[in-house]
Order: sequence, then structure tokens, then C-alpha cells
Amino acid sequence: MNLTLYYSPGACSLAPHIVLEELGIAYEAVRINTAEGQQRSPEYLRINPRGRVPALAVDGKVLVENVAILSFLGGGFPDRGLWPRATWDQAQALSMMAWLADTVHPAYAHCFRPERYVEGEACREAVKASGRKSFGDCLAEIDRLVAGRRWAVGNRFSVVDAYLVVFYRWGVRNAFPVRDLAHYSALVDRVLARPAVKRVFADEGITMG
Ligand SMILES: N[C@@H](CCC(=O)N[C@@H](CS)C(=O)NCC(=O)O)C(=O)O
Repeated sequence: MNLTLYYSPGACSLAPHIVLEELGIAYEAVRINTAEGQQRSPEYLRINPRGRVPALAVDGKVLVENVAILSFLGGGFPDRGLWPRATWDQAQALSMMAWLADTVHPAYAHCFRPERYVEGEACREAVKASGRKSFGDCLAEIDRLVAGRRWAVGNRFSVVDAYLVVFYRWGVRNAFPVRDLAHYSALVDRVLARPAVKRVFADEGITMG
């Protein structure tokens, strides 16, 4: 299988990048620097017309959206153990990833991409403020959800844990008090200790803080 991940350093594409490296399979990682607007280049729009990362090319066909990519990579390589076995746990993984994608990620986007949502500086400031509150609430909710758990779903590391690192890192880098969230912090520390995760941070040229 020929796999190419289009990612931007530190973006939500970090989750599938971690998962690909954890799977230990051959893949190519192509950097699309969103800070420089490469996601809007004609070449990239041919890959993902929405102009977003991640995109995963699988034998020339393109899959977009983190929930789909993470489910495909986790479920497609069951022997690697990154996708829960029990149907209930699979549903829990989907439930958590759907919420991360449809609520937590947009809350962050309201803080840092208010222009996506409203016109005018005054309105944008209001959107930013409400996004900051919502994103902070989401981080605290994640802490409650993972309390007493070694990993997010089931009893082993899964694609969901890789996805959770993305939001924790965004929180750290934008002065949210994530370090005070003991359960979330402990889970992320366990993820960061994994050799594959260290390799991906080095490849992307990113750090946690
Ligand atoms: N729902 C999509 C969101 C993808 C997304 O918004 N990616 C951001 C990076 S975190 C992006 O590509 N931003 C570029 C832009 O908005 O121009 C997913 O989960 O895959």
C-alpha cells in the first residue's frame, strides 16, 4: 500500500503523522506549510480542494478528515493494536474523535481564526473571547474524561491518544492552564515518552512548549 500524508508542522495532522510512525509501515510525509499558505496552492487544492491538512493519499486515492484518516489507519492495521478491538470501544473511539473534530477543534479555530466566522474587528474580538472560553472548557472536559485512565479508550494506546496530544499542545502554546490538568497531562506525558512520537516531533521540528 502506498501512503502519503500531507501535513503541516504542529497542525491537527500531527495525529495521523504519529499514528503512521507508530504503525511502523512505509509512508511518505509531505510538508504543506499552512503558515505560508501552501494549502491554497493549485497543486495542493488538487489533492484536497478544501485546502486543509491532513490529507492521506492511499494508492492514489485521497482521504480527508482526521476522524476518517485515523479510523482508516487504526482499523486498517488491526495487528498493530492502535484501534480498539471491542465494538463498544471502537464506538467510544469514534465518539471521542468526532467530538474532538466537531467541537474542540472549532473552539480553537474561533480563538485563532475568527475571520472564518465573522466580519469586522469588534465581532472578531468577541468570537475570539468566546472561542477561548469554549476551548478552555473543552480541555477541562478532556481532563475529566481521561481521569483514572491510562489511555483514552480501552486499556492501550490508540489513535485517540495521538489525537489528544494535538489539543494539549495547542493549549500549552497558547497559555491555557493545561499543565494544571493532572489527568490529561499524565496521559500526554505517556504519549510523549513513546519513541515514535519523539521521532515525529523531531521530523516536524516542533516541541511541546
Ligand atoms: N475537520 C478537519 C479540519 C482540518 C483543518 O482545519 N486543518 C487545519 C490545520 S489544524 C488547516 O488545514 N488549516 C489551514 C487553513 O485553514 O487554511 C479535520 O479534522 O481533518
